[in-house]
Amino acid sequence: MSSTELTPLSASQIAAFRRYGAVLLRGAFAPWVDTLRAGIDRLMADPSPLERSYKPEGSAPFFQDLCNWQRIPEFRTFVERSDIGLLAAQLMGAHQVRFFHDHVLVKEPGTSLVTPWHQDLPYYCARGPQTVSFWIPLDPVPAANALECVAGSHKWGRDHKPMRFDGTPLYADDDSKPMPDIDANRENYRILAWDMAPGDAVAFDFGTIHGAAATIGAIDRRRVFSARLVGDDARFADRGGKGSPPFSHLALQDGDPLIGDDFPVLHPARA
Ligand SMILES: O=C(O)CCC(=O)C(=O)O
Repeated sequence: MSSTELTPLSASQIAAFRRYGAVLLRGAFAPWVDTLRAGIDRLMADPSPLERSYKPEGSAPFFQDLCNWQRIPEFRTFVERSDIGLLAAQLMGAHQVRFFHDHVLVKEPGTSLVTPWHQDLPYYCARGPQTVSFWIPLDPVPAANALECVAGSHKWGRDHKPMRFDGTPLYADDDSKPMPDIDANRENYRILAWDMAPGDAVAFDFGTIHGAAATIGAIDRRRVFSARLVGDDARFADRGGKGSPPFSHLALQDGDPLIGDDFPVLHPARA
């Protein structure tokens, strides 16, 4: 099974990704929706030790779990057999693409949790000139509840202070700038969001500022499979033990090439 209807990507899709740091790829993974839904069912029945769900009182849970592609067969099949590596190579202009990690985010109906504005890069234990995440909803999501991205923010050239989603700083001695108050000044930003169908994807750079609304009263369940990939010259970033994902078993030092069994090469595809 493949997502060949989108490959090759058009020049305008690639240009939009590079210019705005985010692009909608309609139908990119439509053939994989049932597989990924089955994987999420399996995962939620048996979460990993990295599960970090939020269950605020009076609100439905926001389930999150990380790094399960080697354990959940449906996710492994998707990583190894979909065209995600090829799509990533085209978007980034990369000679080689490696998988970085998977992240499942399920907002149950009635969830009142907002995903706050953030960039992924300052949280990640990886950095590099070529990065892309694919945010893949497995339920219909109107633009008001979908991923929102601040166009061009990946080119602002700065990391904003990473916060935990409960509002506390992730790194105590971090002197990076706080995230601007985007919600209070939405008219000053070009905010990209789209009505999305199951299997559509937003591809976005690790440096792009993004967030998502609460789902309260708005939609039913919002299941998302998010896949993160890196291109040429990706390096391990030591974030003082707080990097995400918390890969405690890696022997990599800060600045080492991001290689190893956890980060398989997806492009060029093996013969
Ligand atoms: O799905 C969400 O609420 C946020 C997703 C996100 O931040 C990500 O995929 O990096």
